[in-house]
Amino acid sequence: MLTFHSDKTSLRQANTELHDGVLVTPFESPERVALILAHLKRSQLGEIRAPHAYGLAPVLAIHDKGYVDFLESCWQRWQAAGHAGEAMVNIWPARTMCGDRIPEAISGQLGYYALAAETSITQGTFDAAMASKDVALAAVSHTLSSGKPSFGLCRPPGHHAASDQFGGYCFFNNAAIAAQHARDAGKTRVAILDVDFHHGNGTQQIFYDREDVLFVSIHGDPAVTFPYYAGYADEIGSGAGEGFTVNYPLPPGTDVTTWLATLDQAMARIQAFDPELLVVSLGVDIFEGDPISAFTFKSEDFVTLGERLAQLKQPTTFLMEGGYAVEDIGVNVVNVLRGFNGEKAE
Ligand code: SP5
Ligand code: ZN
Repeated sequence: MLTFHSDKTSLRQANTELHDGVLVTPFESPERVALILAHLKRSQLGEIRAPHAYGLAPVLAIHDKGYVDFLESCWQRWQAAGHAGEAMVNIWPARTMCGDRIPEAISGQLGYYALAAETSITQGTFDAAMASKDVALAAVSHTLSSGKPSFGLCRPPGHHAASDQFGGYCFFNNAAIAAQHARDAGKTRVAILDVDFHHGNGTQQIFYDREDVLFVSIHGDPAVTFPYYAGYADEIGSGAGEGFTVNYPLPPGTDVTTWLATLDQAMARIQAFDPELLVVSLGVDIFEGDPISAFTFKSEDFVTLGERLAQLKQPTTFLMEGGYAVEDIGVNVVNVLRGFNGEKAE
């Protein structure tokens, strides 16, 4: 399987994440990509290519222009304001305020464009996010032109990023950008299957009222898990999009047997939709050793996941989302791809 990767994803080198009330070194680190890459090479999964630059047009097909401008200028403006640390949100247009106004000051704009507080914006964040969506676009383009599967080693991840909000370590929604690219290239129906531990609230929001992109997600129950305010089973899409969002929240501690039985249901929905392309938002934070998640996949279970997905017999693009057990991240990712290829575990 062809992998797409860009060295520029390492330009995001944040030092701080707000976690459990403490500023810690971010879980979403450049090391994740380096370790996956090393493992891909070691297991000879296939050629690794760099993407070309696709520019901003495919981003603006999904994201608000004001939001993109904000991301591009945020770090510089935060520094110009004389702030000591990394750009971090500390106030929102909360439910009890008006909320529509975009303030002038960078601190006010941060609250407007943020959906969570853990994710700081730093020097290279915008350039890394640009590289990440280029990786996604190159991967999906390869699948579109060849019909063959591909893996986009995206970083930063994308599925929490909404049309005009960042958070959950995400800035541009790589899966949404790739799906839209496929639509613009003439594919009529695109399915996105999100297997990350966390609900892909951004992807859901972007396609919520659309019938041409099916969004199906299996994730930790938002009643007790980030992102808390989206991902409930009764969120099914709106207007023309009603029935084209499908959520399977599962309780913390859910075992692989239950998870895979849920995947069977998810796959039946995808089959009924009859897509021309499948985009998999591949989070391996469903692993038992993940430091911020609560499902119990073992490394060999990721092979089974890949094998099952191959049964859909669709042109498929895998895009990297979460996964924070860095020691095991390489084997877990490669196992999914090997399973999909019909190969055995390492
Ligand atoms: C792409 C992705 O996986 N983003 C995840 C973002 C999660 N951010 C907040 C996590 C809060 C986790 N709190 C769990 C504490 C366990 N001790
Ligand atoms: Zn996640």
